[in-house]
Amino acid sequence: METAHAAVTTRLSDYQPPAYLVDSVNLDVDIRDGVTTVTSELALRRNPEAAVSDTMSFNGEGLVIRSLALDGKVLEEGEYRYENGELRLSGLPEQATLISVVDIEPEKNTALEGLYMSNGMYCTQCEAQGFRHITFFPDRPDVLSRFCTTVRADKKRYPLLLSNGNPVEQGEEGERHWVTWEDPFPKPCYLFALVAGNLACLEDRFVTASGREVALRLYAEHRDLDKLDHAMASLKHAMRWDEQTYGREYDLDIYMIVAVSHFNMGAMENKGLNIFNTSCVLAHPATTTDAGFQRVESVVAHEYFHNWSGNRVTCRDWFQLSLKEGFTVFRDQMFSADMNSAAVQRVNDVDFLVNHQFPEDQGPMAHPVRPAEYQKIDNFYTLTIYEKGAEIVRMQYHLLGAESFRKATDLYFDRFDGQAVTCDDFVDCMEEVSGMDMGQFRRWYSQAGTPILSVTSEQSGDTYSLTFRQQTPPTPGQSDKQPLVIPVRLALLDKAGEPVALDDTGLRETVLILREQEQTFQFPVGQTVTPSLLRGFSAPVVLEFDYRADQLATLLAHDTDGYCRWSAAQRLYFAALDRLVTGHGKAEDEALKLAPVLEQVIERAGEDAAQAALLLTLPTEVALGDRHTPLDPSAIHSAHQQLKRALGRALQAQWLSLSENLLATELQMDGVAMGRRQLRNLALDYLAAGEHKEAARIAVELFELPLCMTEELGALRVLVHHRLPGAELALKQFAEKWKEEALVMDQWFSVQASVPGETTVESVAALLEHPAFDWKVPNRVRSVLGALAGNPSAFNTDEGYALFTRALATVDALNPQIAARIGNAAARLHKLESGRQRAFRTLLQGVNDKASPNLSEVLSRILG
Ligand code: 0A1
Ligand code: ZN
Repeated sequence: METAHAAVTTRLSDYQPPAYLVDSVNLDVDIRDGVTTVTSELALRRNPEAAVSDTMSFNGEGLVIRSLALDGKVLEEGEYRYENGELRLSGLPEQATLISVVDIEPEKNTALEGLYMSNGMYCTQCEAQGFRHITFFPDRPDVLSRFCTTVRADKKRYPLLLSNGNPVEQGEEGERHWVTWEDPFPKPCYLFALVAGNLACLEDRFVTASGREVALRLYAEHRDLDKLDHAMASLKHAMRWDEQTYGREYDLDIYMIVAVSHFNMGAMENKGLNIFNTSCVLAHPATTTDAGFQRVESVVAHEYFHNWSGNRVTCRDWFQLSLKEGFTVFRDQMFSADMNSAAVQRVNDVDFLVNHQFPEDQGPMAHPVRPAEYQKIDNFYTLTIYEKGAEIVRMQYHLLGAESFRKATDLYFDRFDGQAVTCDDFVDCMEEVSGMDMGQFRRWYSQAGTPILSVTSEQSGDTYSLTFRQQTPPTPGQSDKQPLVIPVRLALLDKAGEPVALDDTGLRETVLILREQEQTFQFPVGQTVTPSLLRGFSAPVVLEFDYRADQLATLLAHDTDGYCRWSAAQRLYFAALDRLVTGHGKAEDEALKLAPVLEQVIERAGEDAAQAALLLTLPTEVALGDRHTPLDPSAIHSAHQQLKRALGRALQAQWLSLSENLLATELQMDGVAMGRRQLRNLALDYLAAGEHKEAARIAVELFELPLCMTEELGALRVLVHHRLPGAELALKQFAEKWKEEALVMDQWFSVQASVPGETTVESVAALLEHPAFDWKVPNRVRSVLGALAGNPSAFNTDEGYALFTRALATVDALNPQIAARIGNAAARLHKLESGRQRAFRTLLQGVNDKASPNLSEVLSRILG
């Protein structure tokens, strides 16, 4: 069937350098109610690196042309062509100046790309291709220009006028005023930003390693001024860390962050003027959970690190997106590991990868970390580009070792400063510094899919051998897969859980570098051992090994590697849950088998409460569902509920004591306190799942006198998810108390939309009608539809599908980028049992017939 828009595919193999470069841009943005007029003066120069041509095309979307002039001569209508988002000029000389004057309407911009309004302020989002909604420009990352920007607006309503770089001039004209900003660093237009508003500012300063002083300014709405301290502290930590770890200093006199409540993503690294989703910058213990605090720290750092990995050295084209994103995620993960518990950080990162990126890599949207083609680049800001990309950088870090890796990144930053480069350029630096041949390793960038690594063991006399077989299942458009370089860090544990010697030097841990489809390694080990494989999650693969239950118990109890302990726990849970799903087990028996192992974890919880919480958390229903085809979400839901209830009962005394004894009397925001709160919320959840009579009382008490949002929300979640007495009242009180705090209300919506069970569809329908629900605010839309999508027993019902697809069409009409992201929730279509699949498919097809190009790319791939 035909979709509403003809799909246009862009291919990496078609890359051509631009015919002309833009050395400098002079922008004048005149903001007036209803219409903003943008005047731009581009200094064009023929690109010596491109085939000689006198024709150049500029991108422009929805621009109303007032005038165009080339070298001072006004262009008449026949002298240019502006159609399908492209302005083409021919007969251009070696150098020329193009002046365009266009009108745009930011007030009507609900797609939130280009210039738009959010809560009364004007702001921009230009990555990936938003700048073309502001003015004519070669909107591609390999055109780097010096920007000088003048912003004009009403003085009273928009006292603050910001853009990239340093303010160099300002003035007033009656009721209006203007400020001119100059950015000395050439940059691609996706890093351009502008803000006009009335905002409060938290100011601080940072002295760089070489002694330069930088003004740090964090802006938010006046009512949120008290929620900026954590972001400021995080920013300063990140700046110091990048100096110490990568030798990278900040390069401008001012670093600004602006918080906006309408934003499609988390945050944006615009040069010197980051724009942040409020959810990633505002934090206060009363309104923000501990997880929220950690997210702010990591996102602030991520955007700051982009100043080098992304801005000073940028991407040649959007196929290279992971060059900046994979590397920057790796940098922010390592930063967070240094700021907090490294072991907990690693498990959280792996948990996220395995539960979100692996499914993407195994579904209809699978694509390589460096894709070969796309329709809408917005759809490729994916977990594969970000998280798998980070794993690929991490493998290079471990292959080279910290010292050589640092030399390689020094080389990378020095050699390519001010340039737009490729993933291959990055790996070249690794190769040059280390002298290693990275040829085969590069396949990680071009080959999609998650490799499956099957391991078998054999004991023969005094020799223990491990055989590794790797295989990557086919992905859409890529059926043939080649063997990858897979580093496997391992140890062999004896009965007491101690690592044994792997050779005659006494080595107790090693890294095997797999390159072939099948390889066997032998170790001079005579005793019975448990292999501790893929330590630290040394490669992003699915590891298959037929562990016995007692071996998993050994790993969980004794392994010193946090990832291997967690993975052992996951394997134990999955085995029990699988038996319940297939009707081969009884929940009470499974709980009894698990109890002694979990008891040990609980006994040791004092060592690291956060780690204990991770080990005691069951896999999600979504993760369990992914192991069973065809997918029957009701059977999955029931197995999950049964095991949780049985564990709640089997360890009742422990959950009760954790719920009561971990109570703090005064608020602390350090990692230890956060870990204790996480464990306590989990214990309370189990207590309620086991229907303990004290659960409701404890939850209500906590809800009524919380020390912070983590406690308040944790209690609310337990009350609501277990439908305990007091839940309705708590929801009402919570909404009344927090109605003015958008980010807290997002949580209120999300808690309700994530209650497991079919009846939740009705609550979601009501939530979409709630006066505080707003289709134009991505955070609010995500809090309901995102939560529903992660709630399989509610989502996978006739009513769920109908509601979801209707909502999808509504969002698409306003904001195609957000619709496409939410549309990904349908990616498990092909795994559903046939009845459900047929019903859902028909509804999705109906939406796809009228979908935007963004949503259509996603739905067409899912529909197959
Ligand atoms: N570069 C940003 C992510 C980002 C991408 C696209 C956006 O708008 C469509 C906004 C932000 C980052 O990695 O943080
Ligand atoms: Zn990024």
